[in-house]
Parts: sequence; structure tokens; C-alpha cells
Amino acid sequence: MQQVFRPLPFILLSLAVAACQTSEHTGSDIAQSAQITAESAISAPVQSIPTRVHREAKITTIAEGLNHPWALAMLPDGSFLVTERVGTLRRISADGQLSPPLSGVPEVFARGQGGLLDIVLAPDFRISRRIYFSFSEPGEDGTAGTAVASALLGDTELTDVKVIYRQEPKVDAVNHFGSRLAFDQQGHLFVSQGDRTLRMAAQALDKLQGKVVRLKPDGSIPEDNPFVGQKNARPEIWSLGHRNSQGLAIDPRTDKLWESEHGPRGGDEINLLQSGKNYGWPLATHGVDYSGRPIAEAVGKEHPGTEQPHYVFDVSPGLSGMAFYTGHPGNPWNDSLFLGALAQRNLIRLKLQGDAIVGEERLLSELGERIRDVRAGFDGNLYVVTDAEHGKLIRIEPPES
Ligand SMILES: [Ca+2]
Repeated sequence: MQQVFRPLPFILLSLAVAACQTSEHTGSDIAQSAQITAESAISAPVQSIPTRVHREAKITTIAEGLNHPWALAMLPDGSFLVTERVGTLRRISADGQLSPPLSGVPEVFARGQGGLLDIVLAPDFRISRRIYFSFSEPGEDGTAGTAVASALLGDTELTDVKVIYRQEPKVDAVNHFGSRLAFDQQGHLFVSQGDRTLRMAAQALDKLQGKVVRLKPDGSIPEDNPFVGQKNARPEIWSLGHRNSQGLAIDPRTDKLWESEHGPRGGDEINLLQSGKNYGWPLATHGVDYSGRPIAEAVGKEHPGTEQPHYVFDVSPGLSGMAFYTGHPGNPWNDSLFLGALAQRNLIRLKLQGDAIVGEERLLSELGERIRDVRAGFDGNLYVVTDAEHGKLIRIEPPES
């Protein structure tokens, strides 16, 4: 059984935001910069990170006034696509101009935690102009299910919109839709989905809730998926036993699939997902019920036949979108995994050595914002969206060594 890695040698860096002021307007005129100066306060020396770091990261609010933005994608021309949970998709120019909502987005179930969720570009986007997005799809009688659509991106509209995957049967529950999307280097599309608060559904191979599924780009099912041909099992399934996964990313160095998920009260997890494996929920969890009582279905932190998390947070940050930052040798943030924290309102940086997590740092705490998504741009910067009624798109220029 895999050892549970706790955030052992902690590196606590306190970030002092010298200034971060934005106006109430949208557009390039509001793009004001704020310097973050970090002074290290080291609790334990770690070889991989210098014991004294002089670093400056620069944050810039590119746009604001977004209605609960959920995900972002950077386009090759430096502009952005941003989903808003209510069901709108906007383009934001590199200098912060917001477009009106693009037409062609399907109707979404914008209740509870549902709505328009993740967005990614097709691997061949520069040629195809195709995008993929996930959403809560309304069904009959108030039911809903996580779904994925692809479409061609135009200047003001989506065309050739195809729903390539949908959770059927739909269920009457408004939370735990997930969801994130990630393409591996072979072009498989992975989709994370929450358990819809129907806990034992996450263990049922004939149900799609609480699963990560693996698809071809047209939505068809790869022949080498682990449960293809198995009776009473859905062939889309890649891994099972997930509670509510709102982070999914491929490590560009290894092509391994990493996933984050919300624990109940405590026990937020990071998992490395492998074909056909069971990640435990609700039979095994490091968290407890919101009441403080044990999870009724849980045997404990471990259960035979299930995988332990690669990394677990005893106190829940509220993990959302995540992104690898690699390929920048010499940069202090090279080989890091970034995760948005909703409940703890900051950005988590996990320092990596191979697959091992060897240090943890919190950024943007002084903003006090729920970080819903984070992406690494092709320009070497990080981008986040903040989940709020007047949410923001923020650029973070990494420190220099
Ligand atoms: Ca688990």
C-alpha cells in the first residue's frame, strides 16, 4: 500500500502584498500591478528549497466583474476563454476587455454547485479551433448530470456543438458535479465527476457518479479502458471511488494523470490515477462528516483494495483547479504543482521532486479570494480566476531566482 505523504517538511513563506488595488471597472484601464514580496519563515530546512529566498512575484488583475468564473483557458493569441458558472462563456482580450457571452453554449443546470464548469482547448486547437467544456446538463423533473461538449470556437459564437459525453441516468441532486477535463499526450480526454452526494454510487461500476472517465476526443470509448467488456460495468470508467474532484491535470514530464478532490470535513486528497484503481470513497477517507462524526460508510482511513492518497490535507483547503509548472529551469517555481483553495482562500504551491511532494507554500493569501482555477500560460506566467459575484482573472508573474 502506498504511503500517505503528509506535507512533511513544511516551507512556510509569508507573502506580504505591498499593494493590490483595482478599480471597479473592467478593461485594460484596471490592470494595475501589485508587488508581492515574500520573506521566508522557515520551520524546517529542506534541501530542495533554499533556506533564504529573496523573491518577488508580481500579480496583475487583468479583468474583473466576472460572474462566478469557474475555469479559464489561454488561447494562442494571448487572449482567454473564461466560463461563468451561470452558463456563460466569455473571451477576454490580453489587455482585459470582456466580450459579451458567446452564443451556442447549451443550457446548463445552474443550481447548487452546477453550471458551466471546466474548459480546455483540443490538443490540435491551432488547426481545428475546437474546444471542450463540461457542464451540468439538465434532465427531466429537476434531475441533472455532468456532461461534456465540444465545439468550434468563433469570434462571437460556438458552432458544431456536440455533447460527446453525458452522465446517464441523471439524478436529483444539486451538488458534487466535479468536474475537470484533461488531455493526455496520446489524446485521451479524462473527465472527473463527483459522487452527486450519493456516496456509494462512487463504488458502483454500473454508475458514472464518483468516477473519472477516459474518452476519445469524439466521445467514443478506448478499447483499452479497464472495464471494457466487463458485465455490469460502464466502459467509460478509468478510476472509481472519488468524492468530488475539481482538479485534474497531466504532468507534462511524465504524462501521469493527477487528480485532486474535496474530502468531507478534512481529508482533501491528491491522487495519481491509474487504470481501474479504486480511490476509496466512501469506504476509506481521512476526513469526517460535517457533524464531526465518522462517515457512516467508512471503515477508516484505509480499506483493502483501495488506494491511499498520494498526498492528503488533514484540514481541507477546498481544492479546486490545478496546474503543473514545469519546463522553466532556473525558475524558483519550476517543477511545482499549483492548486486553487476555495475554503482557505489562497493558492497552494507544492514543490515536486519527480512525483514526490517535498514542500508546500501558500500564495495570494492576502487577497482573501476563493481561487477556483489556475493554469500555466505558454508565456511562463500563471493565471487564476477567483470565484465571486465579481470574480477576477489574475496574472501571476513568477519570481526570479
Ligand atoms: Ca480517497
